[in-house]
Amino acid sequence: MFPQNFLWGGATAANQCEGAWNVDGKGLSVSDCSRWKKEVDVKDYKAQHSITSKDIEDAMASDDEKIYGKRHGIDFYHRYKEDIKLFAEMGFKCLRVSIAWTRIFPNGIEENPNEKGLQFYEDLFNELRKYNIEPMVTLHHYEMPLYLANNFDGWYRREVIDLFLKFCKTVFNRYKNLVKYWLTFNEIDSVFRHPFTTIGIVEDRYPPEKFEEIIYQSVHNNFVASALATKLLHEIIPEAKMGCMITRTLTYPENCNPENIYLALKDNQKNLYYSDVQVRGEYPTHIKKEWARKGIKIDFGENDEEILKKYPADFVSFSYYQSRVVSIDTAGKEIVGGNLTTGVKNPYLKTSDWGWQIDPLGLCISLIDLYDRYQKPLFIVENGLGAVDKIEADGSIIDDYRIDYFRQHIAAISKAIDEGVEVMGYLPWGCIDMVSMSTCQMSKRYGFIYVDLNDDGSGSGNRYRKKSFEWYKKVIASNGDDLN
Ligand code: BGP
Repeated sequence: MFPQNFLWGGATAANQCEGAWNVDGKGLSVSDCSRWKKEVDVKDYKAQHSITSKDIEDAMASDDEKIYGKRHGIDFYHRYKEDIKLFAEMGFKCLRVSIAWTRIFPNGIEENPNEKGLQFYEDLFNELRKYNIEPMVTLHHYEMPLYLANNFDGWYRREVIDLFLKFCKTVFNRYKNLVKYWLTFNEIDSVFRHPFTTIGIVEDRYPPEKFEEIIYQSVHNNFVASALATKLLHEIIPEAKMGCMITRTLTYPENCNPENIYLALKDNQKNLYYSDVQVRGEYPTHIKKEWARKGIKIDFGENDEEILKKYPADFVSFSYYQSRVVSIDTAGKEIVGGNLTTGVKNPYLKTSDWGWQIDPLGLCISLIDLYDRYQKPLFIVENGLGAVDKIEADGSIIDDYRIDYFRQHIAAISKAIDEGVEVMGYLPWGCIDMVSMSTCQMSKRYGFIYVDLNDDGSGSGNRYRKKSFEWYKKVIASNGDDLN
């Protein structure tokens, strides 16, 4: 049974849906440099994601929107009213969006904010409020100003904390009557998987032996920034709530061999250290031991420990797409992946066309486990199935596979709630089709709403309701009771 005030809705991010990358004073962000590498297998996430200094130079010199897919997005910047109307028709109670830092401070360092950017989000939030849809805002969703990546070593330099807080203060003040739910860093744990889009770090700019230390230092700066942003939020909007956000990459051992169980335990521990710091307000001892073992030295500011302790997150949010399996012996075994978390094939699970292992019960397990660990309200702010959809001759889109996916995942949430877990809401990822984060494809679709665009951005851009649209509408109307 879902609670009466459960926040049903969907999730988006500015860099994947807004388009309008160079409109109304917006600066370049790290995601404006991402491109679909057609020469590389879409399942090879590492190669799709890797970026060199030369790639960045090329991107900066180019106006191309076809290969840099996030630049065209789905033109949400100009069509958001039409899209919000459709979300309202489905009965959304909440929509997750992000504010592109580069619309407010194009290079991250300007003295004054860009009024056109501020106005855009004000209009957007007002439009949501018109339909009683609660906005949830991510402050940092793979959208760091490229200028900071190039001139400040991304999040490695501590000055970036103040620049980020200036951005936070500006938007908290401007939207204090409009936005109650905030998140600081999207999938903060992706720092090691794709450091450039996450924290503006380009691997070839540093000595390889220092690289791990640089990442740990940058993410430490994220933690401090997140705690200080939480402090600021509570001062400016006392009733507002700040969440931390991780990718829950639930890891199973291949079998009951204690060696595999240990491997899975270490993997889960590593995934959860990010929320440990942000919820418990201190580093777990295993991370400090790891630093000592590897000779990693992290610069703590004088008050950092106190800051982390005093301003923890109010709730824990996470994305959940798949589980993975680890083994001490991978030789000759099928390896499957998804967003840079590969593992051996789980024989009990089906895999999506992009190799992600579909595991609804894993969502229930994650909820129970996170609640046991933190005793804080949980919010599922991403979940969904990336698939190729087909338009039938009569214009319909019969996405039964997606309905099936959601039916099982929503049942899994319901099970966790029945076991006592406090869940605030459920926001399926890409509730309207948009450009994929990892591969920049348009053809990897997650939405209840189909957007008529091709991978190169060509197409009418028209929006169509998929079969899952009517289904999700019924789910919301019945508060999760009717999943048929
Ligand atoms: C998460 C990101 C999102 C998103 C989603 C699906 O990691 O927070 O931005 O896009 O994954 O991934 P993809 O678009 O690569 O299929």
